[in-house]
Amino acid sequence: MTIYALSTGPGISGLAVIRVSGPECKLILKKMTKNTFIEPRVATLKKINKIDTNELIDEGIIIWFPGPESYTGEDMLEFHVHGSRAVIESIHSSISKIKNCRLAEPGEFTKIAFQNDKINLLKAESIADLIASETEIQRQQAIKIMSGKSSDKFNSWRKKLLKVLSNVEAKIDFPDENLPDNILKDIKNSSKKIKEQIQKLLNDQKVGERIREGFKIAIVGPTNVGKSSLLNYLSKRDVAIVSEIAGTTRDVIETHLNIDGYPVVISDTAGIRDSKNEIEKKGIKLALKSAEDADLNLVIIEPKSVDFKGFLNNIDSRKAIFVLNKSDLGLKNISSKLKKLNPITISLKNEKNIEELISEIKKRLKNKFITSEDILITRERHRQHLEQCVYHLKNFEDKNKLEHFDKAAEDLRLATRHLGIIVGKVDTEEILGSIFNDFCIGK
Ligand SMILES: Nc1nc2c(ncn2[C@@H]2O[C@H](COP(=O)(O)OP(=O)(O)OP(=O)(O)O)[C@@H](O)[C@H]2O)c(=O)[nH]1
Ligand SMILES: [Mg+2]
Repeated sequence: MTIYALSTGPGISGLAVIRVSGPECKLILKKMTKNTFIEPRVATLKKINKIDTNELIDEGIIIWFPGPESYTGEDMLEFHVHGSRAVIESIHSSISKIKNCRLAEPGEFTKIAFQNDKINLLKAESIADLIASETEIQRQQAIKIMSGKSSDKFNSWRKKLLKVLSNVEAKIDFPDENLPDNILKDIKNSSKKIKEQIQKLLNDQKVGERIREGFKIAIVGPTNVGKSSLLNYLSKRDVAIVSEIAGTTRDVIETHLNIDGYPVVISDTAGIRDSKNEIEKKGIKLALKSAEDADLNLVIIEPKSVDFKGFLNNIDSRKAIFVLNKSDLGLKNISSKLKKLNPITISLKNEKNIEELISEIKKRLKNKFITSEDILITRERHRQHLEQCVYHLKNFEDKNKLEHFDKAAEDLRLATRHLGIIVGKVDTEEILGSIFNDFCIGK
């Protein structure tokens, strides 16, 4: 099957690039350029014609990438044409008239590249992340993974485990063969080392996932204190309704912000109070859940009496910034308990001291994103497989007797399998290869 799709963004633009991949590329080239020759990988200006009528569609650059030296590994074509809807439509329509040609599905070019071993799964994912990146730190993370640092690490752990496995398998398959005495100790040591390195990586405060998905900030507090006003101020637009009626916000309102290059998902929540209203009660439940899930809570309060009994008493102060809003109303009657929280005092009405709050948020963001690791886990998928790998390595460590070798080998096989799945590689042949290369059994 040959697939084609517009690779640049939709809408009117100076240029548009249509990509084609598959065995019919040659035929498409021939039919749409009146049989002229195009040198591989050289941008060539050509008249591009309709397939059935030979009518000129547009003049543009064509690049011809014969497989396997292409992104997907198949024959590929790129049409660089004027970015008009009519031109794009006409080229698509012409290609569709050729047998076995169809519009590509989302991500299909990259999927074919993976299937043809051009890229591994991690790289495929990081390409998607790079395309989706909105902030500088997201771009840096995606390009780092694209360059292969993480896959190199996962592959090297996997290779080491395969070596351990080959030792264990050799002992099972050839029990009479004398393995060196210290080999059991070596086996345990190297699997333990890898397990510890993976555990260290897992213990990363989820920095990579935060960068990819955004750092979660929840604005929480009693009703009518100015939570929605703060959300609107930070996002520089009227996202949430502000009113003097207590209990205005019911749903969780989320917006995405870019603070100094850090991606942030900030949510405004329903004010917390004792309510009999069913809808408001649901909103308060959602608010408490947001506070729990957030990486940082902005707890807003106002100078008038604050109820410390419920929610405010339970809040985890390590992931909270206390903010005393409405300072314009006077700060005389503040209780000592409130003072103890050391809140940042602001007035959204007079736009006073908000800079101090923002700089405190930035400080927290920077601390959260600091990491000594040169590779990061960016997806839950990777985390789960790494956790599974550690689990099986622990099981392996627990088996110490020779008669348990069969089961121990299975633990190792599962551990390497989970590492392999992360990069999209699962191949039992490699284990056999490793045995014969290292042991020369049957000499
Ligand atoms: N005086 C004064 N009023 C403020 C200030 N900030 C917000 N307000 C007012 O306080 C009222 C409540 O503001 P909101 O932003 O709707 O408060 P909220 O915390 O979202 O309220 P709920 O959604 O009901 O929980 C509005 O009338 C705002 O104009 C401030 O700094 N000073
Ligand atoms: Mg509100």
